Amino acid sequence: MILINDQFMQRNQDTHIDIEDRGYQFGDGIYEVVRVYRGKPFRLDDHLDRFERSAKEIRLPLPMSKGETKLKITQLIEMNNLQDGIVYFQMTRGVAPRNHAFPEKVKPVLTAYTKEFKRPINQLKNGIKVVTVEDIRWLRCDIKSLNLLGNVLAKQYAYDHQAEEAIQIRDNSVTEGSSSNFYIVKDGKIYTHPADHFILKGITRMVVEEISNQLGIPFIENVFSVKDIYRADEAFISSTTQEITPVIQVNDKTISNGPGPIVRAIQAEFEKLI
Ligand code: PSZ
Repeated sequence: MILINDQFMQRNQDTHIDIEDRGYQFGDGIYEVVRVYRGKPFRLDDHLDRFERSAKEIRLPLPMSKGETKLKITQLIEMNNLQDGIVYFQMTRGVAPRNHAFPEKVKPVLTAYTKEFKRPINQLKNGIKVVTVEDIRWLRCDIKSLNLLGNVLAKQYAYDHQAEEAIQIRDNSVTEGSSSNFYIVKDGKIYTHPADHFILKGITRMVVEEISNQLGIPFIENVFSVKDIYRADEAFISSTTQEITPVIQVNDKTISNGPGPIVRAIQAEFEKLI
Protein backbone atom coordinates (compact mmCIF):
# COMPACT_ATOMS: atom_id res chain seq x y z
CA MET A 1 0.00 0.00 0.00
CA ILE A 2 1.03 3.57 -0.62
CA LEU A 3 -0.36 6.86 0.67
CA ILE A 4 -1.65 9.67 -1.56
CA ASN A 5 -2.93 12.61 0.51
CA ASP A 6 -5.13 10.93 3.11
CA GLN A 7 -5.92 7.83 1.03
CA PHE A 8 -4.21 4.47 1.32
CA MET A 9 -4.19 2.59 -1.98
CA GLN A 10 -2.53 -0.22 -3.88
CA ARG A 11 0.43 0.79 -6.01
CA ASN A 12 -0.51 -0.31 -9.56
CA GLN A 13 -1.06 1.02 -13.08
CA ASP A 14 -4.04 3.04 -11.89
CA THR A 15 -2.15 5.11 -9.34
CA HIS A 16 -0.96 8.27 -11.05
CA ILE A 17 0.75 11.52 -10.27
CA ASP A 18 -0.37 14.43 -12.45
CA ILE A 19 2.11 15.55 -15.12
CA GLU A 20 1.66 19.10 -13.82
CA ASP A 21 2.50 18.21 -10.25
CA ARG A 22 5.01 20.89 -9.24
CA GLY A 23 7.19 18.29 -7.58
CA TYR A 24 7.56 16.60 -10.95
CA GLN A 25 8.08 19.77 -12.98
CA PHE A 26 10.01 22.04 -10.62
CA GLY A 27 11.17 19.82 -7.79
CA ASP A 28 8.89 22.14 -5.81
CA GLY A 29 8.51 20.13 -2.63
CA ILE A 30 10.17 18.53 0.35
CA TYR A 31 10.70 15.03 1.67
CA GLU A 32 11.93 12.79 4.47
CA VAL A 33 13.32 9.27 4.78
CA VAL A 34 12.68 7.56 8.10
CA ARG A 35 14.32 4.32 9.22
CA VAL A 36 12.12 1.53 10.58
CA TYR A 37 13.69 -1.03 12.90
CA ARG A 38 11.60 -4.05 13.97
CA GLY A 39 8.39 -2.32 12.93
CA LYS A 40 9.13 0.91 14.79
CA PRO A 41 10.05 4.23 13.14
CA PHE A 42 13.33 5.64 14.50
CA ARG A 43 13.27 9.33 15.52
CA LEU A 44 10.02 9.97 13.62
CA ASP A 45 9.29 13.10 15.65
CA ASP A 46 12.62 14.64 14.70
CA HIS A 47 11.93 13.87 11.01
CA LEU A 48 8.46 15.44 11.27
CA ASP A 49 9.95 18.55 12.89
CA ARG A 50 12.48 18.86 10.08
CA PHE A 51 9.69 18.29 7.52
CA GLU A 52 7.71 21.18 9.04
CA ARG A 53 10.78 23.39 9.02
CA SER A 54 11.54 22.58 5.35
CA ALA A 55 7.91 23.36 4.48
CA LYS A 56 8.09 26.72 6.24
CA GLU A 57 11.37 27.63 4.51
CA ILE A 58 9.87 27.05 1.03
CA ARG A 59 6.59 28.72 2.08
CA LEU A 60 4.58 25.52 1.65
CA PRO A 61 1.52 25.46 3.92
CA LEU A 62 1.15 21.89 5.20
CA PRO A 63 -2.47 20.66 4.99
CA MET A 64 -2.00 18.20 7.86
CA SER A 65 -0.89 18.68 11.43
CA LYS A 66 2.23 16.95 12.67
CA GLY A 67 0.03 14.50 14.59
CA GLU A 68 -2.04 13.63 11.52
CA THR A 69 1.05 13.04 9.38
CA LYS A 70 2.54 10.92 12.14
CA LEU A 71 -0.61 8.80 12.30
CA LYS A 72 -0.68 8.25 8.51
CA ILE A 73 3.00 7.27 8.43
CA THR A 74 2.59 4.89 11.35
CA GLN A 75 -0.52 3.34 9.76
CA LEU A 76 1.33 2.86 6.46
CA ILE A 77 4.16 1.02 8.25
CA GLU A 78 1.62 -1.24 9.97
CA MET A 79 -0.50 -1.88 6.85
CA ASN A 80 2.59 -2.98 4.94
CA ASN A 81 3.78 -5.00 7.92
CA LEU A 82 7.17 -3.37 7.44
CA GLN A 83 9.73 -4.71 9.89
CA ASP A 84 13.12 -3.45 8.70
CA GLY A 85 13.18 -0.77 6.07
CA ILE A 86 12.43 2.83 5.34
CA VAL A 87 9.38 5.00 4.88
CA TYR A 88 9.72 7.77 2.30
CA PHE A 89 7.28 10.69 2.32
CA GLN A 90 7.15 13.89 0.36
CA MET A 91 4.92 16.93 -0.03
CA THR A 92 4.80 18.91 -3.25
CA ARG A 93 3.15 22.29 -3.73
CA GLY A 94 0.50 20.54 -5.80
CA VAL A 95 -0.95 20.44 -9.30
CA ALA A 96 -1.39 23.65 -11.33
CA PRO A 97 -0.81 24.96 -14.89
CA ARG A 98 2.93 25.35 -15.37
CA ASN A 99 4.23 28.70 -14.15
CA HIS A 100 7.22 29.22 -11.88
CA ALA A 101 5.45 31.46 -9.35
CA PHE A 102 3.20 29.94 -6.68
CA PRO A 103 -0.28 29.08 -8.05
CA GLU A 104 -3.14 30.90 -6.35
CA LYS A 105 -5.36 27.98 -5.51
CA VAL A 106 -3.44 24.78 -5.12
CA LYS A 107 -3.63 21.76 -2.83
CA PRO A 108 -0.32 20.27 -1.66
CA VAL A 109 0.16 16.60 -2.57
CA LEU A 110 1.46 14.17 0.05
CA THR A 111 2.79 10.79 -1.06
CA ALA A 112 4.42 8.05 0.98
CA TYR A 113 5.60 4.50 0.53
CA THR A 114 7.64 1.94 2.41
CA LYS A 115 10.52 -0.23 1.29
CA GLU A 116 12.37 -3.09 2.92
CA PHE A 117 15.97 -2.29 3.66
CA LYS A 118 18.68 -4.22 5.48
CA ARG A 119 21.42 -2.64 7.55
CA PRO A 120 24.63 -2.23 5.46
CA ILE A 121 26.48 -4.63 7.76
CA ASN A 122 29.54 -5.00 5.55
CA GLN A 123 30.14 -1.26 5.23
CA LEU A 124 29.42 -0.65 8.91
CA LYS A 125 32.05 -3.23 9.79
CA ASN A 126 34.75 -2.53 7.22
CA GLY A 127 34.24 1.12 6.30
CA ILE A 128 34.04 2.77 2.89
CA LYS A 129 36.12 4.71 0.41
CA VAL A 130 35.06 8.28 -0.41
CA VAL A 131 36.21 10.85 -2.95
CA THR A 132 36.04 14.62 -2.76
CA VAL A 133 34.08 16.67 -5.27
CA GLU A 134 33.20 20.33 -5.68
CA ASP A 135 29.95 21.31 -3.92
CA ILE A 136 27.90 22.84 -6.75
CA ARG A 137 24.56 22.88 -4.88
CA TRP A 138 22.43 25.92 -4.08
CA LEU A 139 22.84 27.92 -0.87
CA ARG A 140 19.92 26.39 1.06
CA CYS A 141 21.19 22.87 1.65
CA ASP A 142 19.51 23.02 5.08
CA ILE A 143 16.15 22.46 3.33
CA LYS A 144 15.38 18.82 2.51
CA SER A 145 14.03 19.75 -0.92
CA LEU A 146 13.19 17.49 -3.85
CA ASN A 147 15.84 19.25 -5.95
CA LEU A 148 18.69 16.77 -5.72
CA LEU A 149 20.62 17.23 -8.97
CA GLY A 150 23.79 18.44 -7.23
CA ASN A 151 23.59 15.45 -4.88
CA VAL A 152 22.82 13.06 -7.77
CA LEU A 153 25.83 14.24 -9.79
CA ALA A 154 28.08 14.02 -6.73
CA LYS A 155 26.98 10.44 -5.93
CA GLN A 156 27.48 9.37 -9.54
CA TYR A 157 30.97 10.91 -9.45
CA ALA A 158 31.70 8.72 -6.42
CA TYR A 159 30.46 5.58 -8.17
CA ASP A 160 32.44 6.48 -11.31
CA HIS A 161 35.54 6.60 -9.11
CA GLN A 162 34.93 3.28 -7.32
CA ALA A 163 33.92 5.06 -4.13
CA GLU A 164 30.80 4.73 -1.99
CA GLU A 165 30.28 8.41 -1.24
CA ALA A 166 31.34 11.83 -2.50
CA ILE A 167 32.37 14.40 0.10
CA GLN A 168 31.59 17.90 -1.14
CA ILE A 169 33.94 20.86 -0.88
CA ARG A 170 32.82 24.49 -1.09
CA ASP A 171 35.49 27.22 -1.11
CA ASN A 172 38.04 24.93 0.52
CA SER A 173 35.61 23.88 3.28
CA VAL A 174 34.34 20.33 3.61
CA THR A 175 30.52 20.52 3.78
CA GLU A 176 28.90 17.05 3.69
CA GLY A 177 28.41 13.88 1.65
CA SER A 178 26.02 13.63 -1.30
CA SER A 179 23.53 11.92 1.03
CA SER A 180 25.24 11.97 4.42
CA ASN A 181 26.94 14.17 6.99
CA PHE A 182 30.72 13.94 7.30
CA TYR A 183 33.02 13.97 10.33
CA ILE A 184 36.71 13.72 11.15
CA VAL A 185 38.32 12.76 14.46
CA LYS A 186 41.54 14.44 15.60
CA ASP A 187 43.16 14.05 19.03
CA GLY A 188 40.01 12.53 20.50
CA LYS A 189 37.67 15.25 19.24
CA ILE A 190 34.96 15.01 16.57
CA TYR A 191 34.79 17.80 13.98
CA THR A 192 31.91 18.42 11.57
CA HIS A 193 30.58 21.35 9.52
CA PRO A 194 28.27 23.70 11.48
CA ALA A 195 24.55 23.12 10.88
CA ASP A 196 24.05 26.26 8.79
CA HIS A 197 22.60 26.72 5.28
CA PHE A 198 25.50 24.81 3.67
CA ILE A 199 24.46 21.39 5.01
CA LEU A 200 21.43 19.35 5.93
CA LYS A 201 21.16 18.99 9.69
CA GLY A 202 20.93 15.21 9.74
CA ILE A 203 18.75 13.42 12.25
CA THR A 204 21.56 10.87 12.58
CA ARG A 205 23.95 13.81 13.12
CA MET A 206 21.79 14.84 16.09
CA VAL A 207 22.15 11.31 17.46
CA VAL A 208 25.95 11.44 16.92
CA GLU A 209 26.06 14.71 18.88
CA GLU A 210 24.01 13.20 21.72
CA ILE A 211 26.23 10.11 21.89
CA SER A 212 29.39 12.26 21.83
CA ASN A 213 28.11 14.29 24.77
CA GLN A 214 27.20 11.14 26.63
CA LEU A 215 30.66 9.65 26.06
CA GLY A 216 32.44 12.91 26.88
CA ILE A 217 33.87 13.22 23.36
CA PRO A 218 34.03 16.89 22.30
CA PHE A 219 31.68 17.50 19.32
CA ILE A 220 33.07 20.52 17.52
CA GLU A 221 31.08 22.27 14.78
CA ASN A 222 33.78 23.94 12.74
CA VAL A 223 34.74 24.16 9.09
CA PHE A 224 37.81 22.21 8.00
CA SER A 225 39.65 21.52 4.73
CA VAL A 226 40.64 18.44 2.71
CA LYS A 227 44.15 18.82 4.19
CA ASP A 228 42.61 18.42 7.65
CA ILE A 229 40.97 15.18 6.49
CA TYR A 230 44.34 13.84 5.36
CA ARG A 231 45.77 14.65 8.81
CA ALA A 232 42.78 13.15 10.67
CA ASP A 233 42.99 10.12 12.95
CA GLU A 234 39.56 8.84 11.82
CA ALA A 235 36.70 9.82 9.54
CA PHE A 236 33.08 8.73 9.21
CA ILE A 237 29.73 9.59 7.66
CA SER A 238 26.19 9.39 9.03
CA SER A 239 22.73 9.04 7.54
CA THR A 240 19.38 7.39 8.15
CA THR A 241 20.29 4.36 6.03
CA GLN A 242 24.11 4.34 6.35
CA GLU A 243 23.91 4.94 10.12
CA ILE A 244 27.48 5.56 11.37
CA THR A 245 29.78 4.31 8.60
CA PRO A 246 33.57 4.49 9.02
CA VAL A 247 35.54 6.11 6.18
CA ILE A 248 38.85 4.33 5.64
CA GLN A 249 40.02 6.01 2.44
CA VAL A 250 39.66 9.56 1.08
CA ASN A 251 40.77 9.93 -2.55
CA ASP A 252 44.12 8.09 -2.65
CA LYS A 253 44.86 8.51 1.04
CA THR A 254 44.04 5.88 3.67
CA ILE A 255 42.70 7.18 6.98
CA SER A 256 43.72 5.28 10.11
CA ASN A 257 44.32 1.58 9.75
CA GLY A 258 40.70 0.52 9.26
CA PRO A 259 37.86 1.89 11.44
CA GLY A 260 39.21 3.66 14.55
CA PRO A 261 38.24 3.53 18.24
CA ILE A 262 36.06 6.67 18.33
CA VAL A 263 33.86 5.61 15.42
CA ARG A 264 33.57 2.14 16.96
CA ALA A 265 32.46 3.69 20.26
CA ILE A 266 29.82 5.85 18.50
CA GLN A 267 28.60 2.83 16.52
CA ALA A 268 28.29 0.74 19.69
CA GLU A 269 26.12 3.37 21.39
CA PHE A 270 24.06 3.82 18.23
CA GLU A 271 23.32 0.07 18.19
CA LYS A 272 21.84 0.36 21.67
CA LEU A 273 19.41 3.04 20.50
CA ILE A 274 18.05 1.17 17.51
O1 PSZ B 1 18.42 6.07 1.37
C1 PSZ B 1 19.43 6.77 1.49
O2 PSZ B 1 20.50 6.50 0.95
C2 PSZ B 1 19.37 7.98 2.33
S1 PSZ B 1 18.19 8.18 3.48
C3 PSZ B 1 18.74 9.69 3.95
C4 PSZ B 1 19.81 10.02 3.23
C5 PSZ B 1 20.18 9.05 2.30
N1 PSZ B 1 20.52 11.18 3.35
C6 PSZ B 1 20.14 12.25 4.17
C7 PSZ B 1 21.19 13.31 4.15
C8 PSZ B 1 21.41 14.08 2.99
O3 PSZ B 1 20.71 13.83 1.87
C9 PSZ B 1 22.37 15.10 3.00
C10 PSZ B 1 22.65 15.92 1.80
N2 PSZ B 1 23.06 15.35 4.13
C11 PSZ B 1 22.88 14.63 5.25
C12 PSZ B 1 21.96 13.58 5.29
C13 PSZ B 1 21.79 12.81 6.55
O4 PSZ B 1 20.55 13.12 7.14
P1 PSZ B 1 19.77 12.07 8.04
O5 PSZ B 1 20.73 11.67 9.12
O6 PSZ B 1 18.62 12.84 8.55
O7 PSZ B 1 19.39 10.93 7.17
